[in-house]
Amino acid sequence: MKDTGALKEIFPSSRVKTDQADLMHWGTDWTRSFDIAPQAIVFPQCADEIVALVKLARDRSLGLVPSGGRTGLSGGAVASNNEIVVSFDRMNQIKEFNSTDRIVRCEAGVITKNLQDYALDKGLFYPVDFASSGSSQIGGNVATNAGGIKVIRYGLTRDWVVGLTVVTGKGDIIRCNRGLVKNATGYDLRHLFIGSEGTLGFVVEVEIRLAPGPKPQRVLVLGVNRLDDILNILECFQQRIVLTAFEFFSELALQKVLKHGDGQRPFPESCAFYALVEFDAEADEEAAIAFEEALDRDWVTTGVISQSDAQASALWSLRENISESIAADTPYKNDLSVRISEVPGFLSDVDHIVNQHYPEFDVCWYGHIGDGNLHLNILKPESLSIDAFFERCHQINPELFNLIEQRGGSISAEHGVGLLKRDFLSYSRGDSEVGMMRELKAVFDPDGVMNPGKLLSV
Ligand code: 2HG
Ligand code: ZN
Repeated sequence: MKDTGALKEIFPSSRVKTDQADLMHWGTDWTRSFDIAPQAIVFPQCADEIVALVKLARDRSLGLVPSGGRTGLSGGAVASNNEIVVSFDRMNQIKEFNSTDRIVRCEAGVITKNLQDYALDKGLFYPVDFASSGSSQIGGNVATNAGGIKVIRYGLTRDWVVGLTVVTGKGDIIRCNRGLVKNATGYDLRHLFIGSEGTLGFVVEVEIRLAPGPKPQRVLVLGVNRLDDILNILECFQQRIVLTAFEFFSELALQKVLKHGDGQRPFPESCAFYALVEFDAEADEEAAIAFEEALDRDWVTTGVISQSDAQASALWSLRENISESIAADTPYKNDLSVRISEVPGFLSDVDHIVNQHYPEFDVCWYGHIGDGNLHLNILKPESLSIDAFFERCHQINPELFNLIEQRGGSISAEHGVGLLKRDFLSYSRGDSEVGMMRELKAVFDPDGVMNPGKLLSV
């Protein structure tokens, strides 16, 4: 499309942007290694405008890239190939709340944190949470089935979506499940769209179930010398109490956070690793027994427990600020998962590979170890160019991903496949499975206009 005339027949000029600065801003996510080259950004305000846009895209073979808060780390919202970026910034209304059903209906562009705050105002709780919740949008959370820091207790976005309104890549509007608890009427298409990374259609509205209000929480940070012991600690606590979160990070990750901001060490001693445990404050006594046992068994060297909400958030910031603190080191990101029982063996195998092949690289480990999700960030030495560094990291991928395949794990636990992991999909999904994914895409998006090249190669 040479001009934006056809777009302006659907959208007023104020909602079509083509300035270079705007293209660069809305045409990318938090990844920094892909070209950014959309042709226009549009800002729909209703599903009918999106239907008209899909029809235009099918007529003229245009690529459409759904765009939320653009906090993704796999390039799922990057427009590198003359696509039209479809921003949900103007579809950000909470439309309805039903207190009997405890269901909130909101447009896809609602910021996750606004939904969380809205739920608290109603005395309820939206438990899906992660560091970027102040910018990410609920539509993007659905498209990637976002996980985060409380999955061990509350599950993933999928577990809270009770209804979805979608504009498919064919231009149909479909309403899936409509907030029902029970609905045994065949294929549940809702679950196909959750985690589809915008490759089947646009999520335009979401119905979310809310949980009862959270009880006061306690945060405990523990010093740990041996990685293997973290899983012993997990089991020791889980035998006694229900955990809201169980995270870990390495000393290097902590150092990066302290250097980047104004946080403080949890305790004077430095340890090789730290575990962050969160639980209902009413379980204090049982947690203290678990802590004593972990100390006696030498799994834990020391620990600190929050005495106030402010202290709890200060301890959480040591974990949540890691990603932002290492951004300046141009990390090569891996977001991996294996079953929890496989974690210790997997960690030591990966450590071995990295140390053997890349002894000169700093490796920053952290993640949601309580649900088997590990973030492996390899940091770029100053002396290497970005290209040379990424090329060396790519060399490690086959060995690393083979290991994941052998252990039945996933090459992308929660960040999605996007562009970053697309060419490695076969390490986690079999040939016939990928073939069926392609067939499904063709059903919902026969002309391939939806987020082309993401998740599946074109
Ligand atoms: C986190 O858990 C996010 O902090 C980001 O998923 C992880 O930056 C990363 O690798
Ligand atoms: Zn994470």
